[in-house]
Amino acid sequence: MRRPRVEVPGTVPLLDSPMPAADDPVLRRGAARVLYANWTGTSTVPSRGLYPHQWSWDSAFIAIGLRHLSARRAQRELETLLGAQWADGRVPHIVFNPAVPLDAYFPSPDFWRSSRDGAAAGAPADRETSGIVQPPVHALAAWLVHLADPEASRRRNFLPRVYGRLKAWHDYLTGPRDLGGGGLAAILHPWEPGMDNSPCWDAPLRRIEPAAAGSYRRADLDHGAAAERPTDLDYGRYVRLATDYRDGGYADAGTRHPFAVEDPGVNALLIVSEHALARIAAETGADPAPHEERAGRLTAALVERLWSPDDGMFLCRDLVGGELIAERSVAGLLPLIVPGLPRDLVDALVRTAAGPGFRLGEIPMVPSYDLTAPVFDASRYWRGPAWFNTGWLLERGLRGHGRTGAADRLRGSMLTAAGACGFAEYVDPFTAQARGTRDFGWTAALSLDLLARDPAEEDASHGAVGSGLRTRSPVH
Ligand code: 9WN
Repeated sequence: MRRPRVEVPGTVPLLDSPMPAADDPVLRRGAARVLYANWTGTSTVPSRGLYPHQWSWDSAFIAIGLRHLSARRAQRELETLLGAQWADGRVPHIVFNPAVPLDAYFPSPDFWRSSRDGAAAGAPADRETSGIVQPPVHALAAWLVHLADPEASRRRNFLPRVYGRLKAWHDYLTGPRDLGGGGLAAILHPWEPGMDNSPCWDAPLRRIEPAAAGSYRRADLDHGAAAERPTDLDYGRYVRLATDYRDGGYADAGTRHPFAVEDPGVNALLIVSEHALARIAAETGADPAPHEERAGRLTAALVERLWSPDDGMFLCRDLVGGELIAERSVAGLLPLIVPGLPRDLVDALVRTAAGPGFRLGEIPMVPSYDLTAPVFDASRYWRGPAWFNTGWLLERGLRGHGRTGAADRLRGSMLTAAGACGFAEYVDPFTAQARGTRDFGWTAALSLDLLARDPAEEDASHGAVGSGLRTRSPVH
């Protein structure tokens, strides 16, 4: 794929600043303060203002950091989310807090109407949730939470209590959500991969008739700058897709889905979580083999269906048109976290990450989208800025595949950026200047996790799922 080059700024000094020490107490206390402030009693909000409910993949990343403060609280975070699972296995992308006013976030519970319109699909009757999903980071999170304090985890029967729910979740993604029939999970809405406004969705979204502008009210612009958020046209299309899915009873099979995409990020996370599920199964006395086998099948399908040799990375596949989507987003690098990815693909991914499109090791943070593409935007949602969760995944992937130097450098620049930006939701990848909301849950949580992992002691031979973690004493 050839594109005109756009001018991008050069390297900034942030990369050269000293790496925070593994036990940097100021950064640790700052991150802990955010997690304590965002805790509601049963789970953690991504942000008090912009996102005042529980989000699915946020909670998984948050639990990964929370385990360094309180393994018990991290278990609770995941249990609260899984408690809102639907009977068909889906884990909803938002679990609503009934104490929060309806107009605090849109789409609100009265839009999704899960307990009524999702009843046929098995939505819980006693709480309100959205009806779509987010990437399955949860089994990985559950395993890492267990590792933080295996004795306490065993005492509380943590893994036996979540194993069945996690298995049902993966069965849902690999069953009803295998809409392409090729062995991968498909997404039905741009909110599902967690990268809402990625240019990957531009072409598939063009087919969608936006909902009328006056038919809903965006709440996000009460908190976020319009230049850093999706446009009204995009929002209209998000609302149309969600409305139609709801009005179809949130049915997956037997329905024509105008937006259906196989995303490499979602599927890479499913594979890593499936490997984690194998470890969870073994720990609980269940058979790990079916999980390892499924992880193997998913890995083969990922390579077969989404690898683009010309791009040296993975791309999304549009299931309506059938073709690969010619947009290079950070989601296409995330399969680096998959253990057992063929060696030549790992080499190619690392080359692409370090190349002009993403400049790993050259600029402070890995951008969410190809720096050389004409529509790259350093500030707008998922169209260029850098997020800490994708950075954390890449750091783990690099380390898991033995690229220790690159992982150490990324870890250092992420920690420096996190402290400097006030744990922002996302940052300009060149300057690491804060964008979006501040005191953001997973930025704080994953910073804690990076701090707690001592790179010199990490045992890369455990692979990308990793069990060679050293947990430091809790922050008080
Ligand atoms: C819609 C909560 C979520 C993240 C997503 C991020 C953003 C919501 C929004 O915030 O999405 O789900 O309103 O924009 O894109 O990744 O989970 O932090």
